[in-house]
Amino acid sequence: MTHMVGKFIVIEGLEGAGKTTAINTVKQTLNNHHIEDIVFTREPGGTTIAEALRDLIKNPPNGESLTDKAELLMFYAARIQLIETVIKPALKAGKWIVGDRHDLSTQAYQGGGRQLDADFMRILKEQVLADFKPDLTLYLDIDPEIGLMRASRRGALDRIEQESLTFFNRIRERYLQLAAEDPTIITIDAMQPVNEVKAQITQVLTEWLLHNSA
Ligand code: T5A
Repeated sequence: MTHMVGKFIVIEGLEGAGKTTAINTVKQTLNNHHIEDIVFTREPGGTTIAEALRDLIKNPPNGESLTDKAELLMFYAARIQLIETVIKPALKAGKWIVGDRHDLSTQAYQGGGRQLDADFMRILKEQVLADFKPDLTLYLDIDPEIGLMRASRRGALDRIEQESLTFFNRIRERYLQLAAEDPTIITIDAMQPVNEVKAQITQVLTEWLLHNSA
């Protein structure tokens, strides 16, 4: 089977949802379908400038407090840099992209979590991204208490991970709401044992490939 047209697949979810495992499963499934030319991205990040922005966002220097709007604009600066210099050229060259987070994170974290003004967010998104969006998003749904427990086993929590449970519950609620409204977002139950999560991702992606790869 030959796949000439690249697609953009994104993995989303709260901290500790298991995005790393999911990305490996997506890679394996794509390889099983003879899709080998894959570019992996993460957001914020994926270019030198975007990685520098990631460091600034996660751990602001000298403990300076980052305003919610500055944070939002930094995510978009990193995203558009990645889209224009990495994602679009790769798609044009027929490669597949597997992204660790994309704009749905902004809608959930800055829109739901930080409760930034909906009109401001909508206009910003339209101006920066226009109609660019992933072909498929797999949203790994997890109770934030479980996700944060998993994430904390890895080491010290960063600035965002130290937010309250209420903040993460708002993010989860927004993720679920947006997933329900958009057929290109598929929700995966990330609270299952890891092998079941992998099996569900493999099944969902295999079905999607049957209908969407050209
Ligand atoms: N952000 C990002 C915004 O606010 N707005 C935005 O627009 C964007 C793009 C990015 C931060 O920035 C925020 C969100 C984030 O706070 P990040 O490092 O990309 O930071 O994202 P994190 O969510 O912090 O990454 P994590 O590494 O915490 O999450 P993962 O990748 O989902 O977690 P993972 O795969 O490492 O798994 C965590 C642990 O759980 C285990 C794994 O083995 C691992 O130890 N695990 C399971 N355990 C039991 N059962 C399962 N099913 C398991 N699956 C995994």
